[in-house]
Amino acid sequence: MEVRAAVALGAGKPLEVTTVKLEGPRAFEVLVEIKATGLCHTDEFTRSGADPEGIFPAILGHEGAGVVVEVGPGVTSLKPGDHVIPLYTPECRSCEYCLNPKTNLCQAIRSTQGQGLMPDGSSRFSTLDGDPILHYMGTSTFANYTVVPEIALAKIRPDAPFEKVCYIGCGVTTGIGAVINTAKVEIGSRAIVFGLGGIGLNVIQGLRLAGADQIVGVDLNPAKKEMAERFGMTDFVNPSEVEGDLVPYLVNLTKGGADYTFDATGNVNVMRTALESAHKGWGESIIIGVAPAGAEISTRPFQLVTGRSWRGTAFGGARGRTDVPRIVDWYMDGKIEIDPMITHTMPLEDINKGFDLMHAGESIRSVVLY
Ligand code: NAD
Ligand code: AHE
Ligand code: ZN
Repeated sequence: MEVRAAVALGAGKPLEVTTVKLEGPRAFEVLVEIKATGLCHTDEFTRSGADPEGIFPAILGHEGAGVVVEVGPGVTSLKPGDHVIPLYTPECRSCEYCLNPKTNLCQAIRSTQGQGLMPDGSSRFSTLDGDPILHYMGTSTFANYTVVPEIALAKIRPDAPFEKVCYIGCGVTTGIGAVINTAKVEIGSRAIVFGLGGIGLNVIQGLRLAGADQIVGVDLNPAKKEMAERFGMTDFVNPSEVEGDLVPYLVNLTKGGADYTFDATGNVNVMRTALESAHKGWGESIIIGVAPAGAEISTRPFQLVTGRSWRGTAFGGARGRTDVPRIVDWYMDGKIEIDPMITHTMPLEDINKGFDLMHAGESIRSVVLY
C-alpha cells in the first residue's frame, strides 16, 4: 500500500514528507494505522546526526498510538480494531532479559531493530521506485501506517484519546518510570531534575506521585518554570543566574544533597553536576538523557567511593506490554496529567515546524495528528 511518511533522508536534513510504499505484515507482525505521534528529543538526536546508531534513509518516530488494521500469520495477542501503542522497548516475555526482574531491556529483536530492520532482516518500507527505507526504533510512527512486531505493541483501552496517550509511548512512561521503577523514590525524598522538557516534567510528575518533599527543577530556559510548578516543582534554579559553582549551590538548597537526581538534558556536563549534587553516603543519580556520539561522562571516583551511585534508565524501566496499559488507565482515571504538556499539534506536513519549536524551547510536546 501507499502511505504518507516523513522521511529522514540524511543527517541534519529536514524530514521530507512524501508518499512511500509499505508492505503488509509478515509472520508475527502487525499493520497499525498511526493516529497520532509525539516528537521526542531522541527523534531530533537521530535526525541531527548526533546518534552513533543513526542510519538513513529512515522513517523516525517512536511515540505513537493507533489501531490494528491487519495481523500477520502467527499473531495471537492482537486483532484488527485493537487500539495500541508501539513500543521501542518490546516485551517478548521469554528472553533472558524479560525473565530477569532486574531489567526491562528485552533483547529479542534488539539487533535488527538497531539496524532499522524487521526481525527477519528486511524492511517493509520502500520508495515508490522500490528502494528500501529503514525503520527506526522498531516503531516508525512518522508514517500514517507502519508495521510493528507483535511483541512491540501494547494493547490499550479503546476509549483513550490517541492524541494524548501517544505521549505514553515514550515521554510519560520514561519520566514517571525513572522515578517509580528505576529510582524507587521514597515518600519525603528530596530530588533534583535537570532539564524541564517533555521528559523532565514527567519526572517531576512522578516525584509528586511518589510523595517527594522537595522537587528542585534546573533549566536554562526560564519559560519552563511555570509548567514545572504546575506539575509539582517546589524550587526552580536557572544555572545562568547562579554565581559560582552550581554543585555547592544545589547541595546547600537540598540541605546536604538530594536523595535522587535525574538528568533529562543529554548533556554530559550536566550529568556530572547531577551526580555530584546527590547526597554523600546514599544519593542516587539517574541518567535519562542520551548523549551525542563521542561524548563521555566523568567524575572523580571519590564521588562514588563516598556513597553516591550513578545509574541509567531506558523507557523508565517499564515493561511495555504490561505497564503501558496501566499508565493509560492512570491517565484516564485522572491520576496523572498529560494534556497541558501537549503544547502544539500539527498535521504531518508541518512536522519540521514541530522540531523548530523544540529548538526554540517553545514547546513541551508537539503531536502530529494524522
Ligand atoms: P526537551 O528538548 O523537551 O527538553 C530538554 C530540556 O533540557 C529543555 O527544557 C532545555 O532547556 C533543558 N536543557 C538543555 N541544556 C541544559 C543545561 N545545560 N542545563 C539545564 N537545562 C538544560 O527534550 P526531552 O524530549 O525532554 O528529552 C530529554 C532527553 O531525554 C533527551 O536527551 C532525550 O533524547 C532523552 N530521552 C531518553 C529516554 C530514555 O529512555 N532514556 C527517553 C526519552 C528521551
Ligand atoms: N542509539 C543511541 C542511544 C539511544 C538511546 O539511549 N535510546 C533509549 C531510548 S530514548 C527514547 O527517547 C533506549 O531505549 N536505549 C536502549 C536501547 O537498547 O537502545 C546511542 O547512543 O547509540
Ligand atoms: Zn523518546
